[in-house]
Amino acid sequence: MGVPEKIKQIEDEIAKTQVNKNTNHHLGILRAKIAKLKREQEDARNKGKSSSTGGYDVKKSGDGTVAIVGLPNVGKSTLLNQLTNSKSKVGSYKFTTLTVVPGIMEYKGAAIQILDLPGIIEQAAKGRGLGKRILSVARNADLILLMIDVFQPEVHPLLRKELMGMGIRPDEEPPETIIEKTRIGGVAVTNLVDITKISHKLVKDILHVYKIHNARVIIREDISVDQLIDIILGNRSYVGTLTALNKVDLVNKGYIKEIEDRLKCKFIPISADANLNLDTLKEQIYQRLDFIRIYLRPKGGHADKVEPLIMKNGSSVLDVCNKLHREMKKELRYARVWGNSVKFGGQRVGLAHSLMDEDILTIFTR
Ligand SMILES: Nc1nc2c(ncn2[C@@H]2O[C@H](COP(=O)(O)OP(=O)(O)O)[C@@H](O)[C@H]2O)c(=O)[nH]1
Ligand SMILES: [Mg+2]
Repeated sequence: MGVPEKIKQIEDEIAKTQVNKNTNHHLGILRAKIAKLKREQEDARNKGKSSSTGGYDVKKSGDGTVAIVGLPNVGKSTLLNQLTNSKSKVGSYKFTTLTVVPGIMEYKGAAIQILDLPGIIEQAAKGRGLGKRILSVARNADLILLMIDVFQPEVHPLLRKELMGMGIRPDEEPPETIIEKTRIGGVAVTNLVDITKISHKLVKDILHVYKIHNARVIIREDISVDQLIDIILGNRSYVGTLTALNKVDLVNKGYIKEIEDRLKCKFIPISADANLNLDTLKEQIYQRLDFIRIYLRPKGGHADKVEPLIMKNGSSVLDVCNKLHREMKKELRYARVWGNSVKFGGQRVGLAHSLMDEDILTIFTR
């Protein structure tokens, strides 16, 4: 029996099995088996192929990258042209955009790279070249902008499903659980919080499916079976999403309200073409990218309060050095910081010090 048949067989068995307390264990193992087979299938497909994404390799630039994902014709290219200095072809027919078109949006001192991707069609994640390559660009973005048409809002869950199929976990945080492989001792599970969705025995049995027989597992969160599988398989991409509902110039407020009630998710109503509500969209993109502004102050001089350095929240002095100059960290002696991340102004800190929004930083080099 080939891999696709095996997957089908297990899927059928899952479909037949009632979900309840008694079947929970069995279903968990079946899910682990499917995920393993799918991974094998994927590996076999990629064998011999280079890991390059073909014409879809885009150089990341700017302070953060946002990928626009949506079906053809929803207005992705129109939006890119409105938000950035770039010109992407707009057409009233499908598949106008065949490659990735990047543009830079300047906002509050940040240069945000926006990527206009070709429209994805259903089942993109399952392969068929193009769709998969498109989604692999989205995997590496800092934020995904899901774009839906006001007359077709119901595709929203499908888009999310496509992302999931590519190993993206939209709006999820990496589960707080560690699996440390060991050489002997079997599988030892410790939970530091109450766990309700998975038992120690199920953790062990799922690890066995993946031929992991010796490991220390430390669970710090009430994880599900799927989250455990995610951790075992690794290389999941945890990317936040925003949803824009486009072409609202064509409908009235009542219509939008109706969609709101139906969709059960927050979205930003916009019109890319008529330039409606794009300021709100820009602000939300900026917020979601979670930047901090760092003002650099030369030794003995005044801080440059006009052009802050834009960094990701949680960045350290080392991250700043790397952004300024690749070789800089070798030259660094120490840094001084004024602002919220330190107890007193001018405090001396090391490379690992985490900075906060509007900190002032002086770097002392050799
Ligand atoms: N009425 C209206 N039409 C729009 C809007 N945004 C885009 N369009 C039109 O929708 C069509 C597809 O737009 P395009 O940007 O090429 O979509 P893409 O395939 O997602 O890149 C074009 O005819 C656009 O002029 C909008 O906000 N309102
Ligand atoms: Mg387009």
